[in-house]
Amino acid sequence: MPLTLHHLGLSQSERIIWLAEELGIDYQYVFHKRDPIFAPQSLKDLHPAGSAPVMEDDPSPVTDSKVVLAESAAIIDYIIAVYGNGRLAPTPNDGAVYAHFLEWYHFANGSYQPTLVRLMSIQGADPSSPVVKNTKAKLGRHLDMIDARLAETGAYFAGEELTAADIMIFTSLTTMRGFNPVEYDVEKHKHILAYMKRVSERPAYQKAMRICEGEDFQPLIGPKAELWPIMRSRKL
Ligand SMILES: N[C@@H](CCC(=O)N[C@@H](CS)C(=O)NCC(=O)O)C(=O)O
Repeated sequence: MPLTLHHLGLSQSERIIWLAEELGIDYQYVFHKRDPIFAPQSLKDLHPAGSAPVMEDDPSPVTDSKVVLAESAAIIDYIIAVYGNGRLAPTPNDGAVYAHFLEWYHFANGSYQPTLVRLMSIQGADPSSPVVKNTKAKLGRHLDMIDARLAETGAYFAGEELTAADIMIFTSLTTMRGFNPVEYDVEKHKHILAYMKRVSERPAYQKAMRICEGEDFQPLIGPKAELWPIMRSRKL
């Protein structure tokens, strides 16, 4: 099997393992342990980005040579196109589902992840500062729009079926909370909470998380989240 997927513990690279499991494709799996919070040298040796995920395809059927990719969305697009027969990525033939898919697929890392990173960087900052106020307001708006979309579909982000948009966003709604606890209000965000339960029951998701984080792993799908042990009593 030419495809090797590199996962960094408790990170966005769980998306790629989950994608491979949903598609039922073969791959070799490599785990990298955080050192102690950030990426270890083993990941930096693979790609100049020095972050996870990283995918190696050797030989790639596209280039007949080795392809090494970083960036979740680039890897997802590549795997779906090259090994997934386009599954989980709606096209213009899917009508409105396509438009919704595009927006939410890009929202995950284009808007929501940056908001989470901003939130992390304002920890301990003056609550009256305009940046702190703006960041908190932005998070509130994002959660409201996510909840409204999930209320609309009652299922997944693009529509009735799981797509790669869900695979991109779900990590940001779950695992990333262990770095920067984001609470979901049981009333205001009830559709987010129902969605978390729905997705976490998918066999491919459960298998992926067992591979990535071990048998006893509990995803952060409830209203409150705690910091991951590696983050406790550490100053960033
Ligand atoms: N936009 C990139 C983000 C990659 C990224 O920052 N990954 C984090 C894990 S969530 C990482 O490797 N952090 C360790 C480090 O930067 O040292 C993607 O989606 O692949």
